[in-house]
Amino acid sequence: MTNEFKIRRMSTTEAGFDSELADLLNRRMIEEQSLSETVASILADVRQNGDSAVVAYTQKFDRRNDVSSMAQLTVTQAQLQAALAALPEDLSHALHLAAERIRRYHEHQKQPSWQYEEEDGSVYGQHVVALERVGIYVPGGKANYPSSVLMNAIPAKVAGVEQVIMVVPTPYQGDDGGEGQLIFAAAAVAGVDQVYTLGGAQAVGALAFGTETVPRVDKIVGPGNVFVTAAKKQVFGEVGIDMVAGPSELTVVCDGHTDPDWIAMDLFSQAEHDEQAQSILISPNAAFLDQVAASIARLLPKMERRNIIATSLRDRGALILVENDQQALDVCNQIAPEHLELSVADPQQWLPGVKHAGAIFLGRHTPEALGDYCAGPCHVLPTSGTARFFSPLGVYDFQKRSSIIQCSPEGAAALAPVAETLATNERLQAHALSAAWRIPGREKL
Ligand code: HSO
Ligand code: ZN
Repeated sequence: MTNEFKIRRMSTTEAGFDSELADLLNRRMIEEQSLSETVASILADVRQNGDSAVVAYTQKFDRRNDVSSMAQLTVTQAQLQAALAALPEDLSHALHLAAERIRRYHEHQKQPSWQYEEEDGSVYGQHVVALERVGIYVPGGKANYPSSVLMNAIPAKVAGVEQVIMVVPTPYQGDDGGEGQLIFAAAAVAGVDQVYTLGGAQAVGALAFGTETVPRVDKIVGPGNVFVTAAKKQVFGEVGIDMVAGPSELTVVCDGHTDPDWIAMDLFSQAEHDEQAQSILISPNAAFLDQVAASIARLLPKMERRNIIATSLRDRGALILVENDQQALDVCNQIAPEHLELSVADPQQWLPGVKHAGAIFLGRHTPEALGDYCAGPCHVLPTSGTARFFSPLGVYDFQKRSSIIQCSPEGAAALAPVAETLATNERLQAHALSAAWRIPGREKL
């Protein structure tokens, strides 16, 4: 057994634990000035020059010298359907099953319109409508994530969005040219309406402002790299965005009675995404932390992505010893992880104590990987501690609400004096009169 591999060990009983934890979590979205300036100039160029700017940046950043027009970056419905038709049976089955489960889960999130009537016959309520057109950003680059196509597009379609427009940097083609096709097949399964093979800040700009080819959208969702995230922040206000994404994270809490190999592999599953990903294990059982450390050392050399995993675990990972369950929860809530696994005997009992987590995986048989692909909930989740205020991407991100107010004559007459008093105090005479004239017999000017 090679026990050379080192992962940070921490204990709440050590002096300086709090500052070490702060240091461990100190990853959070430091956006360099130069990055924002680069992104701002790309966005300005796309706003002004549309397609030609988008094509130029795609040539430059995606190394697509073969591209000279937007037509080459447009994927037709026929191409999407052909990709789906050409899929091997097992992949097609897995994609459809995952899609069906994601759809079913998200049906529960739909918010209906509602109204209630007061005794005087006035009606109040909320009118819920789907966004008309949304852009989904599907990350590309080093890997393809067909699951992310489903996770972004299906909640939008369940909400009733008419036009879902997907951008994805030129998909990684794999050895046989096949993997890129899976992205397109997933788009077909999810019912995506338009696909462009664009990435980076230029793709965000194209969606936010519209170009001759790419329609302008109302909201842009989905995670991307630092350029994409910076671009989404900069266009926010002109379009909606879902959240501000950073590297992926997992925190596991284990009582010490789960197979340590399972836990090691769960930590790997997050770490293999990229070197910046963060996997943390918390346990009150010191011997168990030793066992997991041994599992990590034994299993790591066997992993295909061992270099990425090793870097991630070394730079960002930790095994944290706590004194009791409450302390485990306190540390978790401080981390506010994107994914939280409660690998304990009675996870439902822990649930009320969890304040901040993007998705909570309960019990020893619920690894994050099942949620990443096919359990049903969306895997687009708040990262970098933003689970303190963001929620998972969901149907509600694709719906918006209008307030409904319908006063009966009696209702208006009853409310008018209140409005009149407040308006008079604000010295807004027209407001006061507009309200007051609904009172029967009130004299006009
Ligand atoms: N864990 C990732 C989602 C994903 N995993 C896609 C595999 N494919 C983000 O939370
Ligand atoms: Zn994953």
